[in-house]
Amino acid sequence: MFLFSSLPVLLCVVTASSSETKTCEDAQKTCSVVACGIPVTNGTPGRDGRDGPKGEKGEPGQGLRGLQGPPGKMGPPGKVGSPGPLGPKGSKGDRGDSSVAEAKLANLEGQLRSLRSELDHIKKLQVFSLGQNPGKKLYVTNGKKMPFSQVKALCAGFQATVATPRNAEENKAIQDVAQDSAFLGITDEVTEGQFAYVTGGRITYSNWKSNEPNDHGSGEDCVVLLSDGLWNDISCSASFLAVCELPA
Ligand code: MMA
Ligand code: CA
Ligand code: CA
Repeated sequence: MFLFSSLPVLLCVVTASSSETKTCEDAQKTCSVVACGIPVTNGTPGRDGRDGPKGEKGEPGQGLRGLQGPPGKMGPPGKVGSPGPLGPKGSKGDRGDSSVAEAKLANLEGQLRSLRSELDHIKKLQVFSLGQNPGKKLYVTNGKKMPFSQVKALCAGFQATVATPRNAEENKAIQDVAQDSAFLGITDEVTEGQFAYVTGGRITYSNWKSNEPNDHGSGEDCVVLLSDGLWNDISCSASFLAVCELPA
């Protein structure tokens, strides 16, 4: 502020001291303030001014480049890419499992037909040789005598049960097969005096000999079909003929 307002004063002083033909009076007409008088020599220069504003960034230097710095930190993982193109067609596979299975199935079906036919033939032979009637149970014996527990096990060994007459007809059929005293599938082992089928349930048919059952001696809990077709209670540990029955 101070410098600016004092500038016209300095100019006028210079003008007045110049060699041009201008009087002090002329200078007084143009300058607001004029120091008129005899020109004097300049004083010693003033102190340096303050630093100017920062200059613009310079062009890159021409010197040698510095050494390359160490690699930066790893960046975050990128997004999952789109699926790749279809792969090449594979080679031809071997014969499928289904055709192998079909061949095996056809073979098994053939064997099954053959077995059914053979079984049918054997059944017809059995019915004929044993005199079995259609829709009637089949009674079979091996002709051997044994305790009751063994008879049960023997019959169970071929999905059969101990011969058990449910009526007079069946009683006669067993009598005909046995031809001797044979165990029946009936006992009073569970409750003395109450005879029941070993397969379960109280008996609904009986053919006791007179004065039987008498649970003689130390006790009799099994039943035998005598050769005349009548029944007698007897010790289960005694040995009698084994007769089994197969369902109709
Ligand atoms: C035998 C035995 C019994 C039966 C009587 C009949 C002596 O015992 O078979 O079970 O009741 O005979 O007299
Ligand atoms: Ca008894
Ligand atoms: Ca008896």
